[in-house]
Amino acid sequence: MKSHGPILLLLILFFAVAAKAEDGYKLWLRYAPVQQGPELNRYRQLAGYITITGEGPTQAAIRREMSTALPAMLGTTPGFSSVAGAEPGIHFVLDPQAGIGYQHPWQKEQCFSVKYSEGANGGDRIIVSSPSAIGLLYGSFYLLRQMAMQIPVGQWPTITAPAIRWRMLNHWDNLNRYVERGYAGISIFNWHTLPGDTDQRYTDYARANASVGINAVALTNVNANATVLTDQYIEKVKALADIFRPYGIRVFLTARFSAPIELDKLPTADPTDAQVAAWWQQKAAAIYKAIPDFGGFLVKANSEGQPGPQNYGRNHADGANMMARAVAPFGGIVIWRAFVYSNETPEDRFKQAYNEFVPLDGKFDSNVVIQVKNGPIDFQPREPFHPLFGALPHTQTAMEFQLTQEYLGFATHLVYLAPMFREVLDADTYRPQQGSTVANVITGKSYAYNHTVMAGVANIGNDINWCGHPFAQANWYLLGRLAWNPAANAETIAREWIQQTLTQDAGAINTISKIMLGSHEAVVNYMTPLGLHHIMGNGHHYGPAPWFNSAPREDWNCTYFHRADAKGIGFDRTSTGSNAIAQYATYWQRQWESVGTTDTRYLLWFHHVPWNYTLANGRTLWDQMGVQYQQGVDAVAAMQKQWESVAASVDTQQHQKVSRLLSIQLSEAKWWRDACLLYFQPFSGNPYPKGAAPPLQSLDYYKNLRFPNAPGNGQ
Ligand code: GCW
Repeated sequence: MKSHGPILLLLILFFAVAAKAEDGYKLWLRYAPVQQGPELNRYRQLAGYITITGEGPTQAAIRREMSTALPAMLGTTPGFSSVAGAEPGIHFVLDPQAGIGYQHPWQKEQCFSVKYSEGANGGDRIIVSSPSAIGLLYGSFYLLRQMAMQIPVGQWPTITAPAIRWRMLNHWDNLNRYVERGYAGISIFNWHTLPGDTDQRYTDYARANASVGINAVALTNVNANATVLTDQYIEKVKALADIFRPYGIRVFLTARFSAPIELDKLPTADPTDAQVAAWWQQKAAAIYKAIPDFGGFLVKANSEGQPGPQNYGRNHADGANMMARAVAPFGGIVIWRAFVYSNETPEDRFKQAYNEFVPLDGKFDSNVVIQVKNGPIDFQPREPFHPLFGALPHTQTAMEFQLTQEYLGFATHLVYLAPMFREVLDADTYRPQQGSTVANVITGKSYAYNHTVMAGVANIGNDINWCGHPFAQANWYLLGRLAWNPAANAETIAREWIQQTLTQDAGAINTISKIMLGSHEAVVNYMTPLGLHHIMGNGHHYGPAPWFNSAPREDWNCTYFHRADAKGIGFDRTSTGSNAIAQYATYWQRQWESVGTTDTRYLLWFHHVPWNYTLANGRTLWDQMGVQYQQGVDAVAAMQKQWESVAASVDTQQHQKVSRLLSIQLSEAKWWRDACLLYFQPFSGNPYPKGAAPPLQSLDYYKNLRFPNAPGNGQ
């Protein structure tokens, strides 16, 4: 008689794993058991037998992933072979023809196709094919995602390729492991123990990235330390690059412009100096010798005190091209940031990047990309799209989003960033004509760019769950999915993430997706409604401080940005003010020139509006402000209730963590509401707005709060 012992044991193990308290370490790759459903048996049959053609580290990674995932999800332990035949099951096949139809060679390399054929008596087959092993790896994660979401096999799309070439994380991690604007512990990159300790966490990081198609990572802070370019550190970088390579991830480093002086005592870092150029060429050669697929350099120059070509009377193109020529022979690129504003220029900070880069359009080498933040100031809760998008037809222009929530409640507030990213990607630049959205610009559709990039400033640290807030993981997930397909829907991505990470219960998925989709508007309302911006605490950017006006520079003061006075509030950027709107296409200039035609979401970005100005809804500006601050607070209270309602469907440990954080978020939302309304009220000349609940503390109380150890703002 056949013994049922092993099966029983497997089942017990299966459910034991399912019931274990979760700490979030596994991210969306937790591979929870797929619940009983019509597809389960089909998945099980398919998972029984897997062939992976070709031998290599990426194939090994696919095998490892399938061996981990399938038993956990389906209770099926797959058998493996490396020769594809006529057997049923899942076949990963290298096929040079698979990418036919794609425009760019890089797309062909990273695409994969999925073909399903139904066979008699459990003879179903799935063939995943791609010209490259990396394409197959993407295909394997894709299959696992479909199974986790219980999508019927027949409905799986047939072929897909990324729309953006470099789907990238930018870590602002210092070599001493301090993470600038990091709220989830210290850096995951332990430079001290590298290259010797190739911790499993590096592999898990690579798996997570590859699973959402992220294929590039800049390991170090843009406020750069030249030490990472020394031989000692190149060995450490190499160790990471070796771990990441099988997962299709290429490593970039931030390059400090003054490195030739700092590391080798050159008298200058002038980009037109032959010795300086030779230094960078040698440095590039040394890096490529250790890391043949090194991606290139990410550079912050002449911004916030970082050295750059302007120190020598040269411009950004001189600097970027000099470095680009050093990496060009090896196929590398230089990503040069457009986040620049001068220490001296009294010009509206909003305008400075455009002013510096537009005259240089067409002057950059073909392996230079200009990386532009989504908005013109600095990752505020809501910004209009950056005027540089669409304004550089001859210069590859990339998107820089910020995943780490520097201005969005750190890792304490639940804020799903997809609606905000969508708002920017869908914005029509009207350049060169109507329909040229920001997404079209950065995918190279508006202008033919070869190197396209979407970067996210990482929100990752060594916290057990990587991101601090369990929901902050969704923003990491989002970056990959959106960079793969910048047309992807915010809700679809949320649902995917929820179903893989938190629960498979349909009702709970609906509720959690509602929480996520409303969370960005909530934070905008309780922090900076109606186009207010940069009114956070100085330096650390924690909490409200609209009163702050003692910074050494005018444009580091909150009062510079909101300009509240007896007449009104907001920054006049029309022709009567700084005229920043002139940097946009005529369509937007017309919209934003007058208060009446400006979308209220951006109102105070562009206008100094009288307190008693009547808005289209009949309320005065001041009353509307009260209403929106309150709406923000109410939205968090509603999120709390919704979250409580899904307690039974989510792991208890995870659920309680989120509940605790939501309580803090609610009290901080009230703090924002009270501090801002109390501060603005005397300027408004009006009574406290009726729409808002009475403040919990006095203005002095809020003004006297101090946060000397707020995270992310040290060294
Ligand atoms: O948002 C600001 C941050 C700085 C950051 C800078 C930048 C890395 O406050 O911490 O520096 O932007 O993007 O360069």
